[in-house]
Amino acid sequence: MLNGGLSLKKIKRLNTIGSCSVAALLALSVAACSSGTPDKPSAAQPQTPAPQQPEKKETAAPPQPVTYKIFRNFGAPEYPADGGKGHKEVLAGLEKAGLKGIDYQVNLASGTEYFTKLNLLASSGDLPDFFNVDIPTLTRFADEGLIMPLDDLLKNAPNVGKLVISKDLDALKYKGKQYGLPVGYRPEAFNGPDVSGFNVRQDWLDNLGLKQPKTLDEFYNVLKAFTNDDPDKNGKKDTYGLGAAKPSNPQNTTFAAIFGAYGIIPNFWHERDGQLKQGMVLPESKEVLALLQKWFKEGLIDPEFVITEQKQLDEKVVGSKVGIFEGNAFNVDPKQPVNLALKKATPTANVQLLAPPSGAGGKNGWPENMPAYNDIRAISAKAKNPEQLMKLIDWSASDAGFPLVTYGVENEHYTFDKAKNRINMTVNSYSDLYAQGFSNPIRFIQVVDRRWMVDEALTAMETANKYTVKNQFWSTTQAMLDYPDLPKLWSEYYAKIVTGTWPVDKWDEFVTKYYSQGGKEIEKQVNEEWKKTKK
Ligand SMILES: [Ca+2]
Repeated sequence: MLNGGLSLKKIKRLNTIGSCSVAALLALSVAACSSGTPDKPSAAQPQTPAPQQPEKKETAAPPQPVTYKIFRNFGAPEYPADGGKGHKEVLAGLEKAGLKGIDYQVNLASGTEYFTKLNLLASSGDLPDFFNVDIPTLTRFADEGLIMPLDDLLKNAPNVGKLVISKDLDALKYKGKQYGLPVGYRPEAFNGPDVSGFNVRQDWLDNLGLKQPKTLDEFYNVLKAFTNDDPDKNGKKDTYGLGAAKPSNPQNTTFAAIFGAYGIIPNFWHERDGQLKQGMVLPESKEVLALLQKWFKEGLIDPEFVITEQKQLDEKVVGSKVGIFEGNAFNVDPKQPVNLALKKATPTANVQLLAPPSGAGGKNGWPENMPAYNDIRAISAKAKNPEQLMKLIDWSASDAGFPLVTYGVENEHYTFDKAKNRINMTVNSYSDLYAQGFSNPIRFIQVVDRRWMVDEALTAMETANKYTVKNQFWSTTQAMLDYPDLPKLWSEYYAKIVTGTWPVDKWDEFVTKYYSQGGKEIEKQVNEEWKKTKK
């Protein structure tokens, strides 16, 4: 967005001053381009006078802000084309923070459509300034020089720095440089990256006089009671103890938290005698397969779990067909869709989150989420005055900017209970915020904040973040790309052994095949890489 009708050649003739880009000078931006915290008023910042280099017959353009084009992988058809009230409020907020000369324009698309559009923009040399990427896109764009390293920019983004975690930052480095901006997390214990866990029908436990299971043995007893003892009291044997949907990522395994009770996760890397090995080849996996097969044969597990899609699992939950199911802490909140639909069908239903059951050795845990698993952003290599853009991002993570961007105007869209540190939304739904140009469409960095959820959902979030099994190696090695079918080999043996088609001893055959079909090379490379990072 070049102002004043200057041609590109003419612009290139203009000098840059300090770290200010040409575009910022053209825009006569008064916010300092040099480093400085965004919360300081601009008056305190030295204003470098822009040297006038009048071109012949060029009339000086009036001061105009740099308008950053932002493209988000997010569906919100309500979001107004002109940015609505949110746009006006954010510009006012920026000005108040001393950040003048910054404007933004947000475009939205979601899922496949988003990436199709992004790739089209990339191939036509018209990438927006700031946009969502996934890791393959990040890698490709970095190789093609389409996005810029953020390392220096982040040094001047103190608010962002406080909220992002190093594991996520590391996952978004490429060839030693930081190309991706991850989500941030507010500091409360319920604002962590892990949200998954077993949900339980607390009302079923209550109906049967049972307590929440803490150990694998107690878990097994609850599964039996939920299957055989008519927990919904309708006089029919029409329920299963345990349900799940097939994982959306083929790397993952259903009922991973049962493996967690043995201290491992099938696709995670665990240290054994100074070497990393994948959980699926460790002997504990065979023990878990035997246990799950036993539960399956006793009819405690929904037999359709291997082919169940998430939507179908939701239907089973809403239809009260499963008592414990793979879900998340969000499901505990009565305003969340699955819980809402369940309560509509069965008003007495009560969904809670279980701490993962612990095994004989006292271990327990749900697999930790992969680093930077959602909402990664990158800045175009051609972005005008990226320092200024980072100031916009950092302001949106500041005490002043964050609530406005995320929840709208205090006492109009939300109230804040400072003593309890809780946000009370006074709009009907997020959709109302989107329609006025606030919240997710304009969250320039996604910062996890769940202070608006009910207390019991927040307790569940704390539980989800407290008990996790860690993966010792998250990177991708060349051999993993060379042998992409290895996860499928595990899925096949897992499904056939658990459902009783194959005996548990077939796991030994799996281990042999694992090593002969790429696992040997993968394990070797993983250990080489891992040892480098340990030095
Ligand atoms: Ca029943």
